[in-house]
Amino acid sequence: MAAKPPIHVTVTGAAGQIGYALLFRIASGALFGPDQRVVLRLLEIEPGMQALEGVVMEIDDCAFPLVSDIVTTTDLDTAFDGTSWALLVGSIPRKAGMERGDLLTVNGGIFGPQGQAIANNAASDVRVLVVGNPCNTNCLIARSSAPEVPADRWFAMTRLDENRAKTQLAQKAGVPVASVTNLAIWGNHSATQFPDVANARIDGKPAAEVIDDDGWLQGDFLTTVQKRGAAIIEARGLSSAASAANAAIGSVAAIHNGTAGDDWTSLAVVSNGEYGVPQGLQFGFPIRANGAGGWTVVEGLTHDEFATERIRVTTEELAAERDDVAALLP
Ligand code: NAX
Repeated sequence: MAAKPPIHVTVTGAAGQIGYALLFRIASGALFGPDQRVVLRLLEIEPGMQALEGVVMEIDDCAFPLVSDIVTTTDLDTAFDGTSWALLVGSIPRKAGMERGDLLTVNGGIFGPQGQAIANNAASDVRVLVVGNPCNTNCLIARSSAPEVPADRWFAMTRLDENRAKTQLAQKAGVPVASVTNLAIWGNHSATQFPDVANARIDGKPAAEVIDDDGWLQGDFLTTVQKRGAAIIEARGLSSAASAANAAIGSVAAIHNGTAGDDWTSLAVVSNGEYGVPQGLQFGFPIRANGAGGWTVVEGLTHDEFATERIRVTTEELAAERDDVAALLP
């Protein structure tokens, strides 16, 4: 049988911390399986290029059999040429004194042109995962700049929040993390995100019944998940990188391979008005994927008063972010 052609995967900000944790796993087959070759297309800005060359030397030194080629570039057209998966990781972090609105605008200047370059150069089956923060709104900007690429190809990453929440629940219940399923993150990848325990399950039973401690679920659990990123910076002196890369792998694999059985995964996708979320927001929902690139928002879940209020707050934040970048949207 003829070998399958390699899949081109673009990683932006490839010389950064998440890039360093991500590239070796893509190269080893963690993304598309042990018989799928890849071409790595790595985008950096000029100051990152020297470090990127060092990363490429290390990938070379791993002698990964699945790596067909590695392209390093500062040029958007080259980076996205023929790509089937674009992982948009590079962005400008918030600096002291910067307002959230400034952060949104600065990053809009990155994600608009990247969206256009994806539309102009990528493969016809291209899909995009935005990791760089503020990832929901960066994804909205990129998607809006590329109307030629169907809106259902654009994802922003809430999977790290899902994984964090699952581990907190598993540790509290004293079960292996694999026992926790159907855990969705609603809304924004920010401190307003809502990890939905009421619809989550532990060994198939409602998670809130197994844990039976509403005070913890609505208090420490919620704040631990919402503030986990800050806690890691405090402990490590650096923001989450390996766990973020792992979540990016999980997000892409969920779309590529499909979600299992009755379970779902968390991804921020374009809202078509599901659950009353304004159309067009890039909103974290529970998603089921069929393994052929198709996916749907899980419908029919119910929310109590507490959950409804949390989802209202995160929706309002995303709507305000969209207003902040209105000038950048076509
Ligand atoms: P680093 O600062 O280590 O790396 C970012 C890299 O991006 C740098 O090498 C920089 O040169 C490059 N870069 C900057 N502008 C670029 C551009 N216009 N084109 C190409 N490359 C560019 O950050 P890192 O820790 O890797 O984090 C990357 C992004 O992920 C940040 O925005 C961060 O906030 C975000 N995160 C998102 C998470 C999520 O769950 N969605 C969690 C982890 C992380 O906080």
